[in-house]
Amino acid sequence: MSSKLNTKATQLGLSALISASASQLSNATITPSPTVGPGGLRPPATDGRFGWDVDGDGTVEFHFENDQSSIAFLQHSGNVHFLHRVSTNSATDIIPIPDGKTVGAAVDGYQFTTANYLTKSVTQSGAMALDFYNIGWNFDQSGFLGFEFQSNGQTHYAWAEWTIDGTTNGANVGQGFIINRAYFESDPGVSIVVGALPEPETTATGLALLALGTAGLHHWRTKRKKV
Ligand SMILES: [Ca+2]
Repeated sequence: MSSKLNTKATQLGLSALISASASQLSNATITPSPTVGPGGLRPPATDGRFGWDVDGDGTVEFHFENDQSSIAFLQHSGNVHFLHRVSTNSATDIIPIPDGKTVGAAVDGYQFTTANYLTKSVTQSGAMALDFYNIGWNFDQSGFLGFEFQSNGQTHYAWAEWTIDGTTNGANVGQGFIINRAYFESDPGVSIVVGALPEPETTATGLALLALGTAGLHHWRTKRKKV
């Protein structure tokens, strides 16, 4: 291959790599909630409340309450709203959202709960409490929540997987649910798909290839100077 053709091929290769990396990075705004560790998040083991700051910006979005080692409450603060079906649920119901469902500003057949502050009893005395009874949830089973919250005055969309339980996995009765994992879209106003995860490996591979491409070009230039 002549050096002119070689240069063109290198430029095309780099261009393709840069383009591929850019498109992969555009999907990398699905962000794990930094406050949900490998063990998940529950109400406290004894009577009291725990605050969950979904995006780690210093403002708590939810409180999980263990009320007298009997009732587990889920409470959200201002400007958090849950996605729910338009016609089949009351305006404050928090329902299970199907895997693959989009959580965003306009989702056919769905809308967001309108109350700015909600306190819901999730479990009571080791069984499903009234607020979550008969709206699609089952005791000792996992499901998805879809919600929006505010950060720096802007709306972010999010999903969480939780399990409604009571005394499983060493928990006390008043700790009756656990957030297993949660992800939010760090770009305000951009919808998120329930169950969708970031692609760190793909992005890392793209960047590694890009780095390799740059190194390869440098190597080619160095070699060419010596000729
Ligand atoms: Ca927050």
